[in-house]
Amino acid sequence: MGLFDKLAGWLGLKKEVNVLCLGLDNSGKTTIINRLKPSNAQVQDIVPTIGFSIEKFKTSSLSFTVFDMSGQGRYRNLWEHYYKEGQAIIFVIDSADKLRMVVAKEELDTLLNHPDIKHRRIPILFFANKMDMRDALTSVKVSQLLCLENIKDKPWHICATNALTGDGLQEGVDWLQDQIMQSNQNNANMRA
Ligand code: G3D
Repeated sequence: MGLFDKLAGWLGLKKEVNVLCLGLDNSGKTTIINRLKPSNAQVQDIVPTIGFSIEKFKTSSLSFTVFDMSGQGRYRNLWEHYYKEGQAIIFVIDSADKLRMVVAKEELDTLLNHPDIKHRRIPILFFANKMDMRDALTSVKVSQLLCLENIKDKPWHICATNALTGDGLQEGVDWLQDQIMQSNQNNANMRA
């Protein structure tokens, strides 16, 4: 059973939860997702265009959409379309790629200012990935460079991860689970 399936089990959800997994290319999204998803998850929708793909797969109650935010400026309007559906975001950063940290920040800022994200209390889980690399920045440093403390209107959390071993992923998934459960509870209270 993948971590992702466990998350679905813990949540005990009947309703589908859509999770967006975003970040620059090469940050480790695919590696992370492969650790999270159950081995039998079906790839449902791959949109292969030159240098661009979206992967979307489902378990019984969770749906996952993964795409690169870098290098595909002209395809942006294609993947932005998925923002509306997202109820949680996983944003992956290559902590050893200091040169592109500024690009990651630009993409994060663009995401946070998007009309379909800006005014929503959508939880964002940051994976400061590739912590095993010798020159990786700490998660505190990554957090500073991305100015995460400026995010006031959305719950967020950053975890140091090594997607090759899976270190740190569980902590992040636990946090996301709490956030989604809390938000479901709040919605139920509002309906009552
Ligand atoms: P992406 O889906 O965001 O584009 P990938 O990124 O998951 O394809 O990962 C890009 C490369 O980084 C892969 O190496 C992958 O094995 C490696 N990688 C992912 N996570 C980690 C990590 O935590 N530590 C280290 N050291 N490497 C990691 P290749 O060689 O296949 O391109």
